Amino acid sequence: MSSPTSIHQSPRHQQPPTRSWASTSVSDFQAVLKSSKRVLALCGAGLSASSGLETFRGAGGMWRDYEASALATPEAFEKDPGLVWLFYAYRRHKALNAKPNMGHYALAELARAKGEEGFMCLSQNIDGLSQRANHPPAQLKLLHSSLFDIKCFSCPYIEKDNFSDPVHPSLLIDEASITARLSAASTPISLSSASASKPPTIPLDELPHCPACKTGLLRPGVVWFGESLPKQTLAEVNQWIGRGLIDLCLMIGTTAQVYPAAGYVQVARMEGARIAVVNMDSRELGAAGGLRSVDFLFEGDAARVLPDILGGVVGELEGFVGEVAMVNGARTGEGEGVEEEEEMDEVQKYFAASP
Ligand code: BJW
Ligand code: ZN
Repeated sequence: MSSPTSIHQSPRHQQPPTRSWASTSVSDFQAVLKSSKRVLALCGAGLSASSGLETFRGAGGMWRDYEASALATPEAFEKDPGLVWLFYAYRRHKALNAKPNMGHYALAELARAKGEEGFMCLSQNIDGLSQRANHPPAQLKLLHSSLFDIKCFSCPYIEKDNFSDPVHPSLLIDEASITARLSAASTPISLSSASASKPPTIPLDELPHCPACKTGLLRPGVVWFGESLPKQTLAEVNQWIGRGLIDLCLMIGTTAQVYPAAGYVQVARMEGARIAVVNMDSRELGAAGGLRSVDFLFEGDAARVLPDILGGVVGELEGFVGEVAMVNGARTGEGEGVEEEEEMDEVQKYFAASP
């Protein structure tokens, strides 16, 4: 039995583009995957990139002048809650209108193929796409919670699985009005440079308030910098890690620079696990550090690479369309026929069964 190692360690910085010793052989990887009894995956925003969602550090468009990490803090919310809400309302809207890609489906299939003791997926993503790809809930731990949880900034009130779009009338996502609001509020490179004298982006009384305490502002239920990750989730992850050695650790579409999430790759490596990195950019090794000859590096789009490399274990994924849709009218631009209603029934069951 292994014991969970402390994961609060200094993050390594991105590696220079030196030669990697890691293998790029799909067949060798598949042999290792097949023989691995316990596989851990750490997923990041790159997994959802080909579903059309911007990565955390790659936000462009109307958010190009803002540093995402400066908006993802309680201090930013205190300073200008309307600006932070617009950022998250925009991302809710985008996520609700996106679809899971073959990478999400491949991981969900791997979870079913390996079983609960054989595979655990730690996701830093808040977009709900793995859930909609029907990833077994017990094998999916949401380290940074969900865009669809709403909680109170002042009291313990929390509402889970709120898929309303807009989440509040003042947060209607229409690009023209957001752009106008952003330019009226400020044009900061980061929120910290915004002048204290600027008016709030949205007046406080127009923002959603807590139905429990009546006075607190509601906020997105995601985990911001400086906040603790969900205790129960961490406990479940540590229990799984503590039940045996990890043979293989997949690091998928993440810079692996945010802790404690990135620390799990180091824990797995210290326990002797091989590392397999899947990333568009082969320099993004983050917590994986320098890869060894026993490790693997697959450069490319996770949506394309994952079905290829997991194929030997999960089988053919072509034609797989079993999306679990969101509730509350989240799906748009598609027919409203019987199939859609059946899909909605599935989703009600899915989310009713989720913890
Ligand atoms: C593709 C692709 C394609 C593109 N296919 N690939 C130890 C040391 C130092 C600091 C700390 C420490 N422990 C804790 C800290 C402080 C802090 C931290 O880690 N800071 C670092 C910046 C150093 N951590 C915390 O504050 C955490 N809390 C905590 O530990 O509490 C206790 C504590 C507090 C303070 C001090 C000590 C202890 C909380 C962290 C919560 C982070 N939450 C965020 C925001 C969530 C809401 C939101 O999304 O807005 O989570 S930050 C942000 O980063 C988000 C992401 O989940 C996370 C990871 O980002 P990710 O997924 O890697 O995305 P990107 O954009 O960075 O990378 C995308 C990758 O995909 C790239 O590599 C591309 O190349 C690739 N890619 N397209 C494959 N198609
Ligand atoms: Zn409250």
